[in-house]
Amino acid sequence: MNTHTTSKTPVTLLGLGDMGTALGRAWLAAGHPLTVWNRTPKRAEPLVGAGARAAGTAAEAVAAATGPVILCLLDDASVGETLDGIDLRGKDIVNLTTNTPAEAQQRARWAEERGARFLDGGIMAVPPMIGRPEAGGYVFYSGDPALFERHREALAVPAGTTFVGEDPGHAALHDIALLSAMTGMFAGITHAFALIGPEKDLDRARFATLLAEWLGAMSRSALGIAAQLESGNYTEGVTSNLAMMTAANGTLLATARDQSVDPGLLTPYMELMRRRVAQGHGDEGLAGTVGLLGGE
Ligand code: FVH
Repeated sequence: MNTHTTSKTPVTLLGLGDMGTALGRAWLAAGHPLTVWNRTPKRAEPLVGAGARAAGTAAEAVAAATGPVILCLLDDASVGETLDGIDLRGKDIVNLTTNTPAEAQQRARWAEERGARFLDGGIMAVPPMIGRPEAGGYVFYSGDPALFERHREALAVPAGTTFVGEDPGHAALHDIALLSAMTGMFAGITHAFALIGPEKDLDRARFATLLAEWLGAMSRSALGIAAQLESGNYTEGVTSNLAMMTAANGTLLATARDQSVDPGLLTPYMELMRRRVAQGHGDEGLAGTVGLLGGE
């Protein structure tokens, strides 16, 4: 039963999918009074059973809110639908719904026009990591810094917090940049397993361990690329230059052919490296390929 007698910040949570429910459980476990709403009311039952109060409508939940109003919905359109027509004056809106940076900026303006304060968040965790600090999950936040400070303690309950600036789009930009890098990594993992696919006598579990360790070690190259992008000197500290890597790419492609594996997940990036070498920059590291994608 949620008696609201605690000194902990009351939290209002709109959206009780897998992630919303995990967030709600964490706040309840930490003793925060919790008011919940979900479009499909049945999904509120587990949290109500654990002590949350269910609001009949999103408007009722927001009207009663004295602490942060957390949104954890499918996408930005569902945030718009849910908050449409609700009086947001004086409310602290914290949007943890995955969105684009432009959507986050637009949603921040939209909320401010309606008299609300606004923070956007990007969750870098999956539901089983929520409420378990040892799992290493965290949430990027950006937007109103005073709002972040006011609710920092409550926001830190489900997962770690990393504030990345006043531009409301920056949490989403960090989130999507990390997810994009992850997608490239998954492409590499897919190609690697396809390469060893025909070899029936190879131990997949052992290979997976070797692969994970190698990717962990190689991911540190991001630090060197950042240093080069900062200094503008793309040859500084290079240990494996583009000319060497481009030559080695021929061996990667020949092996893919021999193993009957489609190289299509690798070739776009190899082409970028080749173009940079063709521009006369074979002595550079990978930083030189970043500008070829645009975005600068
Ligand atoms: N689950 C995960 O692994 C990832 C981890 C990283 C962050 N994401 C983002 O978190 C948001 C919510 O994800 P979720 O896992 O809770 O998603 P679902 O289980 O699919 O629940 C979706 C909730 O959204 C509600 N909803 C959908 N459309 C509307 C709408 N038009 N109006 C109001 N609510 C809507 C849905 O309600 P219902 O279907 O139960 O009625 C759920 O509450 C998401 O942005 C992830 O990208 C999760």
